Amino acid sequence: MTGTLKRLLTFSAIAGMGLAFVGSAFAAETLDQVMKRRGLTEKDVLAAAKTYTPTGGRDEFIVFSSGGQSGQVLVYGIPSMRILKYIAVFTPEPWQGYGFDDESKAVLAQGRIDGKDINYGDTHHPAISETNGELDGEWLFINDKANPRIAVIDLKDFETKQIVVNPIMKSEHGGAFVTPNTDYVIEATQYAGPFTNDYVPLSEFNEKYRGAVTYWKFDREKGRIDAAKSFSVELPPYSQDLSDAGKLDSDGWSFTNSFCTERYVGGIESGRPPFEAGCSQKDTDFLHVINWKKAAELVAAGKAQRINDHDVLSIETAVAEGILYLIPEPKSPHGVDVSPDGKYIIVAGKLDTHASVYEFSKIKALIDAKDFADKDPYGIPILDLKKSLHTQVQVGLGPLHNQYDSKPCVVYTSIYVDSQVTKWDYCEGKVLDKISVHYNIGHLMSMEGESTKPKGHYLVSLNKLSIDRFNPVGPLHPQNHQLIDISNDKMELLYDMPLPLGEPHYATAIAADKLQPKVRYQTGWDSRTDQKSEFRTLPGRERIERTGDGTVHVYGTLIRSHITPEIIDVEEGETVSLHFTNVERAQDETHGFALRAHNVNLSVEPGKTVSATFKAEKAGVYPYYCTEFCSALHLEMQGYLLIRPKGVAAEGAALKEGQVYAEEDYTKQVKTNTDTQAVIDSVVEYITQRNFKDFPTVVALVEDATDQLNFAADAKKKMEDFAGAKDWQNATLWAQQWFQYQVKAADIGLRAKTYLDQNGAKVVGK
Ligand code: RUQ
Ligand code: CUA
Repeated sequence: MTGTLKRLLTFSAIAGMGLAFVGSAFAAETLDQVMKRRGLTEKDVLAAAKTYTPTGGRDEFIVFSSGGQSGQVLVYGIPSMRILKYIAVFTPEPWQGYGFDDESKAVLAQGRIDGKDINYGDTHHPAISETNGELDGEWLFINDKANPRIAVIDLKDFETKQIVVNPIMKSEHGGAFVTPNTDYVIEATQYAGPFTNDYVPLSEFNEKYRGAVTYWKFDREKGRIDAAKSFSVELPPYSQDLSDAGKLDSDGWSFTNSFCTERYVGGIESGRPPFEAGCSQKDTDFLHVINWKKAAELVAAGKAQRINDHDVLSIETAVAEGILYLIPEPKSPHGVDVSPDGKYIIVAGKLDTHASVYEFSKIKALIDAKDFADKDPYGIPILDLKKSLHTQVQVGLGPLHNQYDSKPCVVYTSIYVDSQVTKWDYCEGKVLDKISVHYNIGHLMSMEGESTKPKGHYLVSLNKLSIDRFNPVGPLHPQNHQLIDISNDKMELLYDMPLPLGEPHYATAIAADKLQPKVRYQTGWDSRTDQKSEFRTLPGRERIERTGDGTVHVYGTLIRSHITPEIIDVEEGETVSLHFTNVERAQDETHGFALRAHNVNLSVEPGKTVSATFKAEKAGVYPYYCTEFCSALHLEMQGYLLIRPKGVAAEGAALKEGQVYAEEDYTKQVKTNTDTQAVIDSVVEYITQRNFKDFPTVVALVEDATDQLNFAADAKKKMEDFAGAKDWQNATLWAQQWFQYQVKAADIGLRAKTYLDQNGAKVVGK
């Protein structure tokens, strides 16, 4: 009896008896003893109880955090703060095969600038798609501050589908923010630049350098940004900063602040005072108020100019048509955040201790009455600060960003210099509570806090520095995301999470039950274009084809535990195009594909088809294998790419390993298989006698096991053919392959049985 079978039978016997606990000489510690040993207070234990998630438990909220210059998005759960995934966006990521297979390379290629690959992004602000101002969990957008771009991520499979390059900006920051029905994704400039792609000297800064807000049209049906229907509004070179879209009362408008309206240009190397001095001379900068709905109508009416093949509404047109206004805002503002009801806009000034609450109805009244205090050098009407304000509240030193609670009028502001979060009432204009964080908070995030219906409960402080919070790991410290309980009057710090990827800026959280990601693709799926792949293939149809242009197309499949084909034989100079389809239907049965020396590393999730195209440049032997530990015989999931020198003929599969097996080996293997089948039958009986159809997890497992048994039947058929011809060598090998499928089926069956046992399945009888 083989070891695997022994294991199976033993497992089945134990499962039949029920698991017994083995006694131990060490008595378990009590809670008190653990608290004492670890120096925990009652408050610590309470915090632990609020965040600890037992095995198999789920989180209430899912967070999408910017991964900063890693160019990725981090996904984690609240309250457990367990990291679930890094979504590769602007940066290659081998585990996901991102940037290593042809399909994802094509996505990254959309982000090329001037024909150059840009293999990183500085991601700042993720935004989840909205329906009527509420987060709907379908799409995620994120910006790249360094190389003005926006990426579209599908929350059905957490994959990046599209990257668009801003056609006019040279730097950005105020993205991605969505309008209440995700009609547009907003992206605003940071450092001004010429709209054209040529050289313009800094002496022409005031005349030729510009800022802008781009409104990227999102086509929900296609799930892609439609660049042709997107447009921008030209703005002065004021170093625009964060933005937000109006909602409810302020729907149709968007707000963008700025921080260097001095239009100062540094030059420290030639003795000029630096940017930081020149950009903070004035007491106020400008909040830009834009009527994007009307702007879209103007563009549709042909009032835009075409710049770099993109519609741009000039400042002149924007002013003439009454869609662009400025309001002073206190020194070097940063965050601008519209309240859930859309009535207020809170701006935090980095160099001011106040947060300013603007009231949209007042702004609207001033605009309607054409009651302007002044005009800027570009002719844009300026509204009076005092007349636009609801109130200003002293919140602390260095306020940056604001997030709303589910409780009316309650907002939280991050206080960078003081390393605090201030909770305050923006209706009454008074501070309610403060909590210290560690250290130097940037953004903060409440649950669905940017929507019309914030969910409350938790707040995360996204700290810029962690200093002494964690075990040291060298000069580059992890980031620190701190979870704060905001359900009561006093804020309570619950948990510190080190993030080993940075630097996160903003994050967004959504109720977990709003996300419905799939567990497998339709077989033969190109996940990046969301269509059937033209390179898909099915088991039994694997083939190697040579096209006239010197390309060898390999149409292969991956399944536990083999790669078909196992030998790929090409000639030096040929182009190889591998196409692998994972024909598994089981959950979590991803196969990888790693090939030596060709920078090929694929991740092929169930159903997916991915390709890798490269030139066979150097004759040699190149093993390949599956990188995911997918089954007991995963190490055998292997193969060889043979690159023959020019002119050397292929040997084919004429291998001479000799005849190892005789008739008695064959008979022995068949006996083993028959015994195994009895185990499988008993498990099948156990499952089918129970209400397994009430458990979707088990239904999926049963489907998978049935698949494996079908493959087993196939192998058995081949075995019988060889046995009929008295070829005991091949008959035994196919008998062993039959056994491999049985083992997989039995393994899945036992998993299903355990699941039923642990989840209270009932006997239904026959
Ligand atoms: S920004 S905190 Cu994009 Cu405030 Cu960084
Ligand atoms: Cu597939 Cu290991």
